[in-house]
Amino acid sequence: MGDPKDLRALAGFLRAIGFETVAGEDGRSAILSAPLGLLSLNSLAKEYPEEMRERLKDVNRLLVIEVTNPDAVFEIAEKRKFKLLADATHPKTGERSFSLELPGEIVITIHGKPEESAAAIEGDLNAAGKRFAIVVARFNSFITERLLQGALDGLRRAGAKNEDIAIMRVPGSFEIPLAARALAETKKHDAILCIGCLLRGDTAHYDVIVNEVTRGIGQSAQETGVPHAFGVLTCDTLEQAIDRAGLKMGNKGFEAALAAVEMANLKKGRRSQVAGGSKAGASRTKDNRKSKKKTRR
Ligand code: DLZ
Repeated sequence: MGDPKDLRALAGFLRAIGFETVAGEDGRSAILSAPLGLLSLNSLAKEYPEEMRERLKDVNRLLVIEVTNPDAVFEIAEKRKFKLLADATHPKTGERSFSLELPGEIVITIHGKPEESAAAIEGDLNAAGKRFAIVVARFNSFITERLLQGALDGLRRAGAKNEDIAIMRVPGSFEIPLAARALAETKKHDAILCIGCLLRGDTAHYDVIVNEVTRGIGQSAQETGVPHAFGVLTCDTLEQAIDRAGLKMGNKGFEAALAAVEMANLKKGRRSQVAGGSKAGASRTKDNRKSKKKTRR
């Protein structure tokens, strides 16, 4: 590579896909370690004789990297807007190979077979038939109303119906935990979304409130067993909040909605897994039910 800028672009991409810098990055060279292996990138020093530069120029323009997550690497490359030269997936093995052109005419080929994900209980993002409640703080409504719109958008896109979404407004973030808990205790909702915006002002108010709100929401979730999504922004400035309410950094209300849907489904998945699992698991569920009845009485 002749241009240090090209080397930085390549090293930046490699770091984004999981390499770590071991040394260099001075514009002339970069040594990166992979989870397995080591990669050394070098730019050709101007002091090298012209003939040597000419002979070496193509050596590190063609890189082939073996990865375990080609699809994730592809997404990163797309975000960086690198030119895709070829992309093919083997029909039988599922191995994917794609080649990208990076600045400096560097061609990098990524090759690998997507790892089979380890078995895990996960909630899906289907909100059909699920019921949600959203608690929104009116304080900083310029921001919280945008977060609310993001949350509604997220729930509807996941398949929730308007009639299955209840909205409760409270004066400020400090009031969110109490309202969320009251809603959770009705057991009418599969998940609660908490939306607020705390801005650090000149007083100690922010520091006092922020922990209380976070703790209160977490406590309500743990004690009621109803998932609560945390959509309360905690920002130093209004600009930061605006960025997180739909501009540069996405919409945290939308993200909270997806978390709520996933957690609502995770609860269902966990239940069915325990019920359909081993005999020991099944009897444990029964015992739990019995003991719950006892405590209710
Ligand atoms: C009073 C107050 C202040 C100063 N700042 C905020 C804030 O940044 N975000 C927010 O949601 N609420 C704020 N509040 C209102 C409190 O949360 C609460 O509503 C009042 O203290 C009344 O209990």
